[in-house]
Amino acid sequence: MEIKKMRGVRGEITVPGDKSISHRAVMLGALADGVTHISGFLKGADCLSTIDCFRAMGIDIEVDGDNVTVHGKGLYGLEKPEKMLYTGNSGTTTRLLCGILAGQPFDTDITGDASICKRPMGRVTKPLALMGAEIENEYCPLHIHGKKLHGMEYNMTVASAQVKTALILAGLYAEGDTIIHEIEKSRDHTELMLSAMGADLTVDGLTIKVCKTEKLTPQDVLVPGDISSAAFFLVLGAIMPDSEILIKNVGVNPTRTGIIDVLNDMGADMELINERTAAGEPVADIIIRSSKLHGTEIGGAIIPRLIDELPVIATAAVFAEGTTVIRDAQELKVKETNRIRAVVDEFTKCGIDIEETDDGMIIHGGKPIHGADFVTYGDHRMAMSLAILAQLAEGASTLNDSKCVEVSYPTFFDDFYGLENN
Ligand code: SPQ
Repeated sequence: MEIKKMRGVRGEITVPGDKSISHRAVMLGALADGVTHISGFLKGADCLSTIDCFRAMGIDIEVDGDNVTVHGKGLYGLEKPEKMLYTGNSGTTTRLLCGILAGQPFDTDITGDASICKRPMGRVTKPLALMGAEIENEYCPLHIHGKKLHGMEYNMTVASAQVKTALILAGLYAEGDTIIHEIEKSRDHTELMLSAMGADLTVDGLTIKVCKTEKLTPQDVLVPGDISSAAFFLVLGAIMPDSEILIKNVGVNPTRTGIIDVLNDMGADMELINERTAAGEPVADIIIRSSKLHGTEIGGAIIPRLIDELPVIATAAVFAEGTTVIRDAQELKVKETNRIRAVVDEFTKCGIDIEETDDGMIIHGGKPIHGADFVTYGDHRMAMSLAILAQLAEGASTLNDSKCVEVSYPTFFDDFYGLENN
């Protein structure tokens, strides 16, 4: 696909629902006693994989546009699926399911697409084993023998919301307390949703304690727009001259707003307005205008708060004066593709001065770049970041695969090209 070039973009965008919250709303809704109404659900391929998996375990789920109704059957209401569960491209579905299924009174098999089969599952299966879980294999396909679980105290070895959430979910079924110490604070949508549903869960700084729970009370979930999707327009508006974009209804949970901190630090002309709370999650509208960006250093505790935005933050760094250093981001190597290698390889094709490091990259920005024939590696975030990068490149650019955006943002190109263009 040829990437159409825009000039001076203006207008309003409402990005689709948050992927992390959409997954959790279906999963926790399925485990609640009664009906959960979800509005603003992300109908992306990953969240549809979650729906398919729970339907295969006997949960009745109705989808009407972005409204989803989940008929929960309680913590002990899942049925053994007839076939292997298929999680597609979704790491969140695969890892969170491990936490739920480890304590069920039946066995399950899980697999996903070629990318999922290369992503490490040992990070969830090993700590779950300390709770008595029995999961065969460290890569998909996984075979989960349902077992009686017991609590544990665990110091996490990676900063990962998926690992944390898998352990919390297993903790709902475990005898005794499950205490988890995070290395850095990662997204906390599970903790917020479970607390609202009446689970026995407390959070104290980086420590989460969860106890065996008999019943979850359904809550209506209003899914805010995904800041990870808004990120592409935040960067587009900042780097493109003569631009102003209003992005409405964006989730601004502080565990997700690292990109706002970084863009502010780089000198972006950005404003958060209408700050409010919707169903327990902070939400705002964001105005972004053309900005004169400068390089920055990104590392440490902020990394889990912007991990999925790093490819598009790297794009912003290309058009920022000076050097940007990204470190402590080795987790990027185990995403849908190795996102450090993919960014460095694709950016190098455009003549960008970029170096790969063991835990990130160094970008010397503010120099002219040219278009290229880009490869997405089947990674939705790479595809969208490259589409933004191509906007300010001299000459034409193509993407080998634009369909992969369906994973998290099916209408990305419609929204993108729907902006007013000078
Ligand atoms: O679900 P998946 O495939 O892992 O999705 C990604 C993404 O870019 O959309 C990562 F590849 O987001 C993860 C995120 O990186 C979603 C997530 C969550 O919902 O809990 C947490 C992060 O992963 P991790 O490994 O840091 O826990």
